[in-house]
Amino acid sequence: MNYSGHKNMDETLAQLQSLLAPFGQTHLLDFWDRLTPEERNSLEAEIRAIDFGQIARLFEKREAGEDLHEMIERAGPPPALRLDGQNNRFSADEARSRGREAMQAGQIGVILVAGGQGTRLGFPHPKGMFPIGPVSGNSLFQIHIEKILADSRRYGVSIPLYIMTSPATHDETVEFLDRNDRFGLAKDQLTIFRQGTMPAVDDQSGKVLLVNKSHLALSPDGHGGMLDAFAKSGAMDAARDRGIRQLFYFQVDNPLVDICGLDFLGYHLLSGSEFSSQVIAKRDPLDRVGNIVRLEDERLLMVEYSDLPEKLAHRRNPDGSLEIWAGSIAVHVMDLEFLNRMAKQTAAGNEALPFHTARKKVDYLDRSGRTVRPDEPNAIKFERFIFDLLPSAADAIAVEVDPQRAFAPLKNAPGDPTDTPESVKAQLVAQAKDWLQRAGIEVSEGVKVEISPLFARNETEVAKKIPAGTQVTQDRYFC
Ligand code: UD2
Repeated sequence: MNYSGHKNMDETLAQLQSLLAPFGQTHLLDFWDRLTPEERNSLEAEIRAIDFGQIARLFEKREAGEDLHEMIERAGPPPALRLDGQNNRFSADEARSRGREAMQAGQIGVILVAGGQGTRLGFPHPKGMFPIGPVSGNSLFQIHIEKILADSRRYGVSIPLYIMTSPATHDETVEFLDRNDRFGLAKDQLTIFRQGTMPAVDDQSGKVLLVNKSHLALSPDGHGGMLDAFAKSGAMDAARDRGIRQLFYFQVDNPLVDICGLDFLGYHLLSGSEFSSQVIAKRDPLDRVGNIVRLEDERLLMVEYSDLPEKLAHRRNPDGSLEIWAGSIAVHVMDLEFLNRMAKQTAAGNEALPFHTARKKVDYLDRSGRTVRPDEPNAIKFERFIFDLLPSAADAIAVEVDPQRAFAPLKNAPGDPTDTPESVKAQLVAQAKDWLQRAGIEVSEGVKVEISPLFARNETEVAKKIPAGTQVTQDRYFC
């Protein structure tokens, strides 16, 4: 390297030192002398992308939350449209017709969050690539996309799909969808945008961890990172320009999700809600799901099961049902103008979404240059959650769905007790059987059936395609 190269590097080092010193983070430069120019460049870029003042504030506040607990103590159930329809403000028929109108007008877009690392599943690729089709072996991505294609055809519109990836899942997701010709989506129907990252810090000192000599321990900034990333990538403006007014939001891990379900869309629109959430009635007070509650001031809030006071969780109505009953399955509809407003607030420094902290095990490089693989949580990660927009949304509602028909999350590795590939496949088969049987088709005991969304999206469509009285005696994929 020539003299001026050295000089530049010395200057860079000095600049980085003065950037990091006020926050006690100069250890990030411990190995600077041993890095190649390329490694120095990438370390510099990672350091410059971080707001160390923000990290210091978040670390400082990591255990605050007392006010929240007091508010939650006095919470009650949210305004909701229930499956029994008894006290609903609108009928399911009214809702479906409103939903259909919005679909036909091309006002609905779909957003899929797929930036998570899926550590619990133990699958070394983005979760959307997991072959979950019980007979076809089709991936989660294909199943989701076929629903969007089927609805695009049915309503004569081109429904756009926005997929959020993270640095951990981006390249493979893009490559997989390219290789499969986007499973039939038109080029201008698919937008893939990348969420941001946040550094992990040591849980005692707040120091940012290094994974190796030239890289910080960075991880996706939570599904709430969608707000920023959707706006900054330009996808939000593009959606608005193509006439999208509402976004149907869901997670990559649930192949039973009823994408663009008409009654859900309709309830949302008829209620004038800016953010609506699908919920299931909790069976047990302590079910491990997020709870949607209404605060004293009428705002809605999602409370993670770990934050729900036990006394409140056990409170019951006179008929014996749970008062805090609404468990979130992370399927929402959001008004695009509302998202736009929230993104602008965030950009102006008035953060619409707080960061949550979680203690995790994170491998790191210690100061002597050795990689440490801790057995116990040693680090704090910072994540935003999209449902924290709920309290800011006008007229937010919860809409109850039947878990058998709408929720089969793939979370855990084969052999675990719940939410495994086996249990999810079994639910997909059960739904297909149910549709076939309702259409008068007999499926022999032990036979696996699967229905492509392009073949039918519900039992009525099945009935139009297969004559009643048909018998299915061996495994079959209807496509
Ligand atoms: C989430 C909800 C939980 C319940 C459950 C239903 C939270 C904190 N909890 O639990 O209340 O509704 O889902 O299945 O959300 N993702 C990103 N970027 C990230 C992190 C996650 O895109 O930085 C995506 C991820 O790809 C997945 C979804 O968000 O599609 C959920 O992530 P998770 O599996 O970490 O959420 P989980 O199971 O803890």
